[in-house]
Amino acid sequence: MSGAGAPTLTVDGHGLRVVVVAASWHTTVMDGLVAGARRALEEAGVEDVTLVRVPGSFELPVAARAAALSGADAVVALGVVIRGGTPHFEYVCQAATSGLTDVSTATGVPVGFGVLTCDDEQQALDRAGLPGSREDKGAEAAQAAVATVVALRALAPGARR
Ligand code: DLZ
Repeated sequence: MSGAGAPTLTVDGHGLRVVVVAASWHTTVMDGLVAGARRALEEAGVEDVTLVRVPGSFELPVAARAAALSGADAVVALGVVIRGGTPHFEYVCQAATSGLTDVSTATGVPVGFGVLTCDDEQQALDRAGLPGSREDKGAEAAQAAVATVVALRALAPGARR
């Protein structure tokens, strides 16, 4: 999968409460993802941002669920999983992906998916929104979460169609 075809989202997040849940493995890449998400949320006008750190990407779903149930309008989930020599990679990726999907569909709170699943650290650095990176997946996940909140408003009871 490449970043080609990604939309340019113009999002208005004024008045929203957003929780960023972030894993802690691969510090440099994670710092880039968190900074990118914060930047995008600020650009969108989101003033209420809470950052919650968890140990690894496996722990993201339970934190995202708690954030959603706490009344957040949107959650941004950030992590980096790098392939090693064991099946652990698949298990952690699968748990994070399906777990975060379940949280968003079960709670109705949009979860931006900013979990990088990479073959090596260089691939992750290229997507981390750091100086020299080609992509900024933390920012993209934050924009997607806010844009989905706005999109879902059209479906709220009493919304004008
Ligand atoms: C155990 C593990 C490994 C091998 N690799 C990563 C990784 O690349 N990225 C990541 O976010 N977490 C990793 N973890 C930790 C698991 O996500 C989890 O925190 C532990 O299995 C403890 O539940």
